[in-house]
Amino acid sequence: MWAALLPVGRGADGGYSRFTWTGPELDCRAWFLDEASRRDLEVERDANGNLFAWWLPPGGARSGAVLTGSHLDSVPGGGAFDGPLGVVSAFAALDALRAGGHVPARPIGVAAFAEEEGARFGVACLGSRLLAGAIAPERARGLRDGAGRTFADAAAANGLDPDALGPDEDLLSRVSCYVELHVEQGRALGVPVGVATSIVPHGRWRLDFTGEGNHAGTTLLPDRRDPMLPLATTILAARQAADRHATLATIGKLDVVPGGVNAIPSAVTAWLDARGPIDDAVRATVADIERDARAVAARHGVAVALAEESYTPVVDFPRGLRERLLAALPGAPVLPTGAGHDAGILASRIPTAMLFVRNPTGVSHAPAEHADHADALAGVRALTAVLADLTRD
Ligand code: HGY
Ligand code: MN
Ligand code: MN
Ligand code: MN
Repeated sequence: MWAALLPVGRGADGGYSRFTWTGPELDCRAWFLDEASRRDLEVERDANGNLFAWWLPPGGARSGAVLTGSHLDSVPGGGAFDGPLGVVSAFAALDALRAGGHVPARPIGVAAFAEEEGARFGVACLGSRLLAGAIAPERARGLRDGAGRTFADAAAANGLDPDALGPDEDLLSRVSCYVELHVEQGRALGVPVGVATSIVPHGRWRLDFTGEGNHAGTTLLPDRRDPMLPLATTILAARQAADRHATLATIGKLDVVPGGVNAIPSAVTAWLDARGPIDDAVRATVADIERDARAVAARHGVAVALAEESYTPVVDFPRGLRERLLAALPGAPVLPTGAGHDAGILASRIPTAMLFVRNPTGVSHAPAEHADHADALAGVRALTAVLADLTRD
């Protein structure tokens, strides 16, 4: 299975770019449907573009399902494992359960959630947010990609009804819990598999700096209202604010208008990612950055606006389900994660849990992201044990 996905959306540098409903991600969706049909799983696509493949118990009961899986989309130039490892491991765990003669007392589902990275439409975990009712469908419909295409248009182009976007109470009512296996993002695991305790608070903000476009060769410095200067100061201010508050702040995406070598920009947009172990510290970091951005923008006659794109407070995975996983995985370490996940969004509606598979490089969202084959197999064995336990009669 893994071999079939590896070349999909892989760039020359070994990074993966699989953006929702574009070529490589559509190929990943086709792969998912193919793997589901090979296993005679019942496929379901919700109104939001999330995919589900169900192994129904004898008698065909649909309630009390145990859901596993992850996502197939990526950040630009991302790693091979972030997302796909969870989906491949889910199918492999079903194979192992069947090979071992397991007969589930309740359905087991494999999920592939849409737009988890938010790399095309800007909001992370968009598919699971819509499913869980954690984002207003009207706002989701209006989200635009870099080419200005709305999520509504893209959804319609992929056979969905944009007016049907939103919570799927029927599907949620059929799911008793969700267990997501994911490659570790960082390097804390000293053993192949660990269990998540929590997801730290994290969010995304958009900073728009508006100045005055003009000719690079005929506009004297005192006459400029160049938005690039407050942007540059703000990038440094973000790092200093994060240092002050013991948080993390990243500006990794910019948009410059018009983007000409010989044109002073009229506007620049920066996207800020801020995270940290304590909610107040993340908020204080962003407040400092906004304060500094406004001050420097004023000095340059530039307007600045900050807008919150998404924010997820701390997610503490429910102890009961976590203890159940630890009982099935004696000695597995527990650890928090600084990365957001669909399991963190769905936690507002159903009990969720996460398994992490060791990443020897500790790198993620970049080509160096890795999981050794032996550790990935240990992850499948762990997920198999958990699913067997959760669906035993
Ligand atoms: O950005 C994140 O934390 C996750 O990888 N989507
Ligand atoms: Mn990711
Ligand atoms: Mn992920
Ligand atoms: Mn000219």
